Amino acid sequence: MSDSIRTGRIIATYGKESLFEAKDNNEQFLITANRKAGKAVCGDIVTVTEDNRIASILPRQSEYIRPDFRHRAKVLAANVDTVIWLTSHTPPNDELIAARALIVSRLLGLELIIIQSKADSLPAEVPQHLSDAQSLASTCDIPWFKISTVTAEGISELTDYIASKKALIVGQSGVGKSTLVHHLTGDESIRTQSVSEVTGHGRHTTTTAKLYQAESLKLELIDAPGMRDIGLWQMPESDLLEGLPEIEQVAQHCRFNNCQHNHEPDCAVKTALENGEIPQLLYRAYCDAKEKELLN
Ligand SMILES: Nc1nc2c(ncn2[C@@H]2O[C@H](COP(=O)(O)OP(=O)(O)OP(=O)(O)O)[C@@H](O)[C@H]2O)c(=O)[nH]1
Ligand SMILES: [Mg+2]
Ligand SMILES: [Zn+2]
Repeated sequence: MSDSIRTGRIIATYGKESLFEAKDNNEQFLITANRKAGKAVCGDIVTVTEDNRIASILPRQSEYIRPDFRHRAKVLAANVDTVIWLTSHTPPNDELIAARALIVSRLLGLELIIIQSKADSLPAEVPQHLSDAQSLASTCDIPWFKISTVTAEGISELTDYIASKKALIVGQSGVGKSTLVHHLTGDESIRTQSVSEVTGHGRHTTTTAKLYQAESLKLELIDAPGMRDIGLWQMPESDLLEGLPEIEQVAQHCRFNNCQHNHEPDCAVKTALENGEIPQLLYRAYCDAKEKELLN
């Protein structure tokens, strides 16, 4: 490799510019995109020319994908090994998001961790979407943590578990993603903002994915902008079923080859569902993807 080329990684992207961190001396500076090299995302390892343009994007170890408004797959971040999905009583979320977070992480070969945030202000009656997420975690062996950045409840259990990982934090706007990143990394540049008292929604304080480090934990965290949904992108049904092995394995025993696992007689999936062998939430997420015509 020529001396004029430097290697490093993308800390954040801002339109055509990206914040780059050089591997040799950790120097950070802005670089410009290069259509020929492709679209770099947060976490990408890139080479950079002397005039601070991206020369190439190195092959990715992993990608985190989310759908755009036309349900096409878009890469949000690269080279993480873990997805942390944050959920909270405020703002609440659709209960099927827990199932989709699991399906997406399985499809992408990433470990999923579920965190219930703001434990200090949980209402006396635990909202359904939170108990659903917790029971899905326990049925499907997903690590689950209940934390508060105010009282530090659950934080040491969490840090013991996530040390040395490269994780992307996702979840709805206002659930406390940036607050947690700030708590773990101490980085004062992170902006956070309260959930609007008027609408009960988050305010989309974080606008672009950005990578932070908690050096004592050897932990890398990518803070993502709030997502209304953890959605599935358009894909063939056989691809989706790779993320739903509970359904895929049982479906082989349905009477009809083309069984839709809906109202057909002798449907092994429905029987397994009734016997509690397939988590309800996963089956509902599967039906929901069909209803939204996401499968082709
Ligand atoms: N009570 C309580 N409030 C919290 C906790 N963690 C975060 N918050 C509050 O939740 C609000 C939203 O926090 P943020 O960290 O900005 O949320 P975010 O998920 O990054 O939101 P976006 O960047 O919009 O996606 C802020 O007012 C935080 O102070 C917690 O553990 N307990
Ligand atoms: Mg944020
Ligand atoms: Zn069936």
